[in-house]
Amino acid sequence: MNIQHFEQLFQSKIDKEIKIESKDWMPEAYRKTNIRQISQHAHSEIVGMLPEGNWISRAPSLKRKAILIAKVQDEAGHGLYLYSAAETLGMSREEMIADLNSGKAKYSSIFNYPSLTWADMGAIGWLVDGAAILNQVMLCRTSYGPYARALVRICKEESFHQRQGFETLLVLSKGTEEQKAMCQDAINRWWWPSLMMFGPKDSESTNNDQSMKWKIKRKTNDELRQQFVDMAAEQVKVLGMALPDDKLKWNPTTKHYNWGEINWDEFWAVVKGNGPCNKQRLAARNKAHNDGAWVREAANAYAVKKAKAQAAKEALEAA
Ligand code: FAQ
Repeated sequence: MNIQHFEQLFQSKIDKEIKIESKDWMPEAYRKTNIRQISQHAHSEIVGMLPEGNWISRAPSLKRKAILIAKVQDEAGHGLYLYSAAETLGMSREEMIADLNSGKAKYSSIFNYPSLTWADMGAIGWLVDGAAILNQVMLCRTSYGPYARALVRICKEESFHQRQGFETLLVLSKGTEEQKAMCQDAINRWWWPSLMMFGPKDSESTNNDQSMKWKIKRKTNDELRQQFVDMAAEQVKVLGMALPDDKLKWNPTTKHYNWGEINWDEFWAVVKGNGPCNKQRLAARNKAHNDGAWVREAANAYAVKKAKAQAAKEALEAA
C-alpha cells in the first residue's frame, strides 16, 4: 500500500464519522495540526487562570471568593486534560510547557487583557467563557478521539462558568449607579477582544480549510463568531446593558445581527506578543514554573524511591 492509499483510508474514516485514535495511522500534518491546536488550547486554559486569579484575594464576599477559586481550579484541570490529550500525539508535556514559557507557543489573545474591576470577573465568565463554549461544543465532535472526549467534561464545567459570570453581572446591573457603570464598563472592554477569540476572518485563516476537511473544526471562525454575536445581543438585553457597537442591528433578511468591524491590527499585535499584558503573563508563567522546580524534583525523587522499593520487593518474592 502506498501513502495515497493510507490517506484515502484515513479520509474515508473521517467522512464516516469514525474517530481517529492515537495509534491509528494519520497524515503527519493532521498530527501536527492537532498538537498545535490542542496545546494552544491547553496553554490558554493555564494562562487564562491569571486574569481571574488576580481577583481571588479581592472578591467582595466569601461566597464569591469560593466560586471564583472553584472556577480557576477548573481551568487548571482543563489545561491538564488537554496536555494529556496532546501528549497522545507524541509531544511531551515538558516540551509544550517549554514552548509556552519561551514565548514560542501561542495561547488565546483574550488573556492578554487586564482585569481591572470586579465586574471583569462577570464579563469574563459571560463573554469569554461564552465564546469558549460555542467553540468547544463544536469541538466535542472533533475527529481526534482523545480531544473530543476531553471536551465533553470541559464543556459541562464551562457552562457553569458562563452562568456564574452572567449572574455576577446581573447582580451588578441591579445595583447602585456606580455598580451599573462598572458593569457597562467591563462589557465595553471585553466585548471586542471576545470576538477576536474566534480567530482571524475565514479569508485570512490559514488552517480553516484543511481543518474543516479533517473535521478537526466543524464550523468556521466567522460562523461561530456570528453565532456568538446573535446570542450575546439578546442576552445583554436581560442585563439592561448595551454592547459597544453602534452598527449592531437585527437583520430580518439574514435572521442574524449585523455588526461592526473588529480592529484586526489590534488582534495581530496581541497575537504577536504586543498586547497590554503579554509580557506580564509570560513572566508570571515562568515564575510559577521556576518556583515549582523543587516540587517536580521532590516528586521525581519519590517516584524513583518507590520504583526501587517495588523492584527490591519483587526480587525478594522471586528469590
Ligand atoms: N489568539 O488559521 P487560524 C478559554 C492563531 S479557552 C491567539 O484560523 P485555527 C477557556 C492560530 O493559532 C480559549 N492566536 O487558526 C477559559 C493560527 O496560528 P498558527 C482558547 C490565535 O487554529 C475561559 C493563526 O492565528 N480556545 O477561553 C487566535 O484554525 C475563561 C491563524 O488562525 C481554544 O484554543 C487567538 N484568538 O483556529 C479559560 C479552542 N485565533 O499556529 C480561562 C481551540 C487564531 O497557525 C478563563 N482552538 N490564532 O501560527 C480553536 O478552535 C482554533 O485554534 C481557533 C483558531 C478557532 C482558536
